Amino acid sequence: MAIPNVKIAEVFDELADLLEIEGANPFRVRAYRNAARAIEAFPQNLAERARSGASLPRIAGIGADLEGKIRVIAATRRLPQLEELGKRVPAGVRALLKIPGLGPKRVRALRQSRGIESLSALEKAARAHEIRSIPGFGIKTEERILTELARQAGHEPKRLMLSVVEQSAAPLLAELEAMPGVARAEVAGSYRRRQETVGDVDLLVACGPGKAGDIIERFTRLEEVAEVVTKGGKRSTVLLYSGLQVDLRIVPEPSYGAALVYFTGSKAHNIAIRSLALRLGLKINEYGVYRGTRRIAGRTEQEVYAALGLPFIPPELREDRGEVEAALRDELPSLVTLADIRGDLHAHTLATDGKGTIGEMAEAARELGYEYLAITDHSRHLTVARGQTPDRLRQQLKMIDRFNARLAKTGAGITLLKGAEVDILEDGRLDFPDSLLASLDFTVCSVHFKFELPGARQTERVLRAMDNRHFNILGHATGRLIDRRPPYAIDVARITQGARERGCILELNSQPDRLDLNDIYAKAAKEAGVRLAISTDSHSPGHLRNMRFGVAQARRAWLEPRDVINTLPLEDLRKLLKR
Ligand code: DGT
Ligand code: CA
Ligand code: CA
Ligand code: ZN
Repeated sequence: MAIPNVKIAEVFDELADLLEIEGANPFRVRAYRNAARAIEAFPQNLAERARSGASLPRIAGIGADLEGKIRVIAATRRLPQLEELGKRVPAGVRALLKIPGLGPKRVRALRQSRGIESLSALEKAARAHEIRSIPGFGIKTEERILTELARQAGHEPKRLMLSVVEQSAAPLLAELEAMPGVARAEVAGSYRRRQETVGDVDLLVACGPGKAGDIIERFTRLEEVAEVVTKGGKRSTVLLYSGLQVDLRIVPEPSYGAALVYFTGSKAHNIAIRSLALRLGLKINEYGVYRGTRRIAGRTEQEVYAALGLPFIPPELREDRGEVEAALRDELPSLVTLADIRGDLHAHTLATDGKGTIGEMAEAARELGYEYLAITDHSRHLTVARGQTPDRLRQQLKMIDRFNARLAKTGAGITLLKGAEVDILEDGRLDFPDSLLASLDFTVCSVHFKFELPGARQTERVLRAMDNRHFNILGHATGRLIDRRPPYAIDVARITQGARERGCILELNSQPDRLDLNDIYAKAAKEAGVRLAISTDSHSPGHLRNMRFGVAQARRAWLEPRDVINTLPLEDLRKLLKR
């Protein structure tokens, strides 16, 4: 088979690309591109004519030099000149050209201004927002690059952190709710279950008859939509510029509850309730609950669960971790809510690595309606965070006393607690002398270095630290950072047991990339009889609002208000923190 004209054209296009990346004479580059267009459009197969020895037809713009090249390609399917060029331009640079939207000009700019010569370097720069400022690029291009990279990363779609997904999903939901014809709308899936990371966003909409088409149309034309993957009468899948995939499904109002149960999942929970339905002689699917052909429920989730003889099961519990059995026994936990939280027990200020003053932090906590906020700046060992010496801490404590006096006078209704985030040293000692620790209301004690210790030693280190009766709360017990750092080797079950024996508290750190302890460990801690503190570890006043992420994980861990010490009124909390 002779090589088709389009393939010959591709060789010339590639030649032009590589020359352009190298900064060759623009006239030469244009000559190759023009030739490619002319060859592509030529009605007869050029390679066949060349191989038959016949002279090539005269094609505008193709002189003797190019004709010679066509003959070589026709005979060998290769072009030595291109192979030479290919050796000079690194493979990583050629891979950049495969990203839609990146032509040779842009690849050249990426290379020259930022030294980007591979897909991984491109991704790094895009994530660091270094692309948008290159002349000829912008924010949209940068986002598009990330979307494309995520897609090319293959069939293992990247999971995004819940807090990151929230920034796209919440406005999207608001836009859907405002569309004409939309009766109900909700984000379902792992997002609604508040899983720490989310694969894709599942939007569910209920509307009246005949409205679905218009809603799909408006949805696919939303500004944040980068690409429409599928579009049907009742559903659509799109990719956002942020790289997030979104599935939209539209159902009639009488099926909304059943669809919400189905698309909230989890899959394991769905399977568990389906087998319960079968045992009851019922059938359940995304349209409703049926006895025979008669539909007996479907409009609301409550109705669906009630048809199965169950109370409403909160989405955070729907993981088939015993919730169906507990619901059958009517023993579902009364999950902790954000409204139950009376204060925050982990916050930093300008004294160490925080961005707010004590006053600003106190004001932000007061706005949230808190009764108390603990100031817990770092101890001296953590020099990178300007950890405080004993003297600096003593000064800070005096300042807190003055603040509390003033807060009491103004009737602000909030008290600052005197704390510190004390480093756990390698041998398990705490980073401040006991005499100083004794002057605090309580401590958060954390591991911030020597992450690489073997599991037995890391575990022993923390247990030794807990032996100190000034140890109250273990901060971010595993040290993991979602997507960035694995947990250190530590036996969480032994630490949990150790905390129970010594009356220590475990933290559920609410920083969106920590969520440490995670839901599984936190549930095990509750079952072991250990109480938790849901804390934000705030480094600025705005961070105090991260409490909702911690509470969501606490709910996934089946925690009730009584399992969480910062649901206690201040005086009860003070008593509890006396070991
Ligand atoms: P993700 O997106 O990976 O973070 O996790 P989900 O839970 O959002 O999963 P997704 O988006 O694949 O599907 C949304 C929900 O739809 C899922 O939680 C349960 C339901 N679902 C999907 N596929 C199946 C299935 O094969 N069987 C059953 N019973 N339910 C399914
Ligand atoms: Ca999903
Ligand atoms: Ca999905
Ligand atoms: Zn901290």
